Amino acid sequence: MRHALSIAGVDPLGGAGIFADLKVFIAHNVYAMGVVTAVTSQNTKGIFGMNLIECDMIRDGINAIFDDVRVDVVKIGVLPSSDIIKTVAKTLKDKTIPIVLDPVMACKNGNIWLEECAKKDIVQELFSLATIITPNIFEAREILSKNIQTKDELKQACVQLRDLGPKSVLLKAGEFNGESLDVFYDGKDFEFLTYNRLSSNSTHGSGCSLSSAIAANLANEIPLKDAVINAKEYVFNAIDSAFAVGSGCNPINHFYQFNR
Ligand code: PXL
Repeated sequence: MRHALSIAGVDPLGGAGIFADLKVFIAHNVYAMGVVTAVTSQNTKGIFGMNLIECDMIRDGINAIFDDVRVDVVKIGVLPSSDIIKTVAKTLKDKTIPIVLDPVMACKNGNIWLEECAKKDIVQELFSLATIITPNIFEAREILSKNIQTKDELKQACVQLRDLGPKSVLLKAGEFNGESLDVFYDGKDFEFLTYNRLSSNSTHGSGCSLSSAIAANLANEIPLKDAVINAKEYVFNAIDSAFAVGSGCNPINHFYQFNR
């Protein structure tokens, strides 16, 4: 069995964050491990608070896993402070495994409170370690400080994001001409991934789950472009088959293959 480690925050609802990552790993038949960076209080209606975990605890947690377990892939989710970003970067610096980095800065469910300088530190400290980064359009605009609207601008943004260090980029453009569009760029080819836009409001955790599905596919030795395409299909099906657990923006159905 392959082994995946998520370094991310807790959403107690289990729709986003590290609980979602672990569900996604398990749904892909990958052994699931996690080091927590922050704990939020939230539900389907919003995010109400967040507490950070001490840097030493995060460092020791990652090292404890690597000292004992073969890690086939790392997924990184929310890292809310500069100190946490620097700790994670330092701890992972010499690892030669695939790293999927979701540069969480803006999220659908409300505010994920990042220190202001954390945004630049994610780029400076972590982008060059990443096999793939998975920003949404808001995060891409924030990182590049520019508007991105047309297909050409999306392509240009992918090139500029890749110039900041990661080996490849999946830019989640969101709604585009009535479809859901993501652009994948590996330094050679652009792949425009379009899906019918689902009218469902059950999208809580779709971004976290997409990046952890890519990670799980990489752990299972699926080549990068197929890992991305398969992950997108997984999230599409998980949104399509979601059920209501609360009264607001409900989580995707991570286990749709088992409980249809
Ligand atoms: O989707 C971004 C995200 C990441 N991590 C945690 C979250 C969220 C959004 O809700 O709660 C813990």
